[in-house]
Amino acid sequence: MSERSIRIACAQLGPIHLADDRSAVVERMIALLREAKRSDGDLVVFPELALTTFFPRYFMKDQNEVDGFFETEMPNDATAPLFAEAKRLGLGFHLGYAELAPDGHFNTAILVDRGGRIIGKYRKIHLPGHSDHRPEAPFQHLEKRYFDVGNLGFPVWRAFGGIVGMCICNDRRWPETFRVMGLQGVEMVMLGYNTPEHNIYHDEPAHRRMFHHLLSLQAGAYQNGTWVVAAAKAGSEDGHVLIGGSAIVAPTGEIAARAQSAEDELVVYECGLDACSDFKRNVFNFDKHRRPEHYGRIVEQTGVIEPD
Ligand code: CDT
Repeated sequence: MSERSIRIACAQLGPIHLADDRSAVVERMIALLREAKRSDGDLVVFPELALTTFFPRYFMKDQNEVDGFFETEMPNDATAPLFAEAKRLGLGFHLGYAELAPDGHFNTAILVDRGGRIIGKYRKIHLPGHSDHRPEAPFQHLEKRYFDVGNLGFPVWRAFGGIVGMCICNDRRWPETFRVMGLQGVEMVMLGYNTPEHNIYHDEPAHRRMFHHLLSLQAGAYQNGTWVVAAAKAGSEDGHVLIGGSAIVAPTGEIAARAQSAEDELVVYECGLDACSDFKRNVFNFDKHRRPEHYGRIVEQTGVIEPD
């Protein structure tokens, strides 16, 4: 029997402050690439919006200022050294960044093969937060203002010897995200996140933010028989704390490996892809057990319709 596996290096990044420039961040990422190579990794997963501070926390009136956080091409001058070093080391990587494209502003993730070629792109679909300025809040969450809803769906790719897909941060909280990829046979979902420790909508303790993060990853993994790899941007960015908890979750739903710090940290794990099969063949054999004739509301309806 074949033993397919991807040796994943989940590359958590510590805080990136407003004053940090992209080249300093790329240097930190290159250090993580080299550590991944020493650990015999195949594929390095970097966080959401990995090149800058989590800028949706700031209200900006001037669109030129907003656009300064976006990349108009990839690779570009700042990220070319990352692509070059990954290629030299023979590593693939996943990178989240703000993309300014002819068709809009997107919160984007790309998948790059061992030869430095972009082989997959995903644009975030579930944009959290608000679009109006809320000066009374301790900080903003303006993803709905600065980004357009992703327009590429949830594709998966045959790459690194398996079937892989991507989503971004808030997407992980929605079961539909994982199920759409599960229906394409996904064996590994990669995602990056910036999750503030403080909830600006209703008060809750920090431990519950971590619990809901891990619960979402673990449910998505188990219910679709897939590995899930989640890389945080963590720690205090200019006083605004983001949770850590970068994790590699097995198709059993169990956490296989997890970051310990809120700093730059690499978590490496050999992910056997055949471990997905028991779940895909049995309890979550979609072909045998799903009943889509009873799931119409999932796609026909967005909000809740209560009974009369
Ligand atoms: N980046 C991102 O999507 N963060 C959200 C914060 C939710 S609170 C508005 C998350 O789901 O973690």
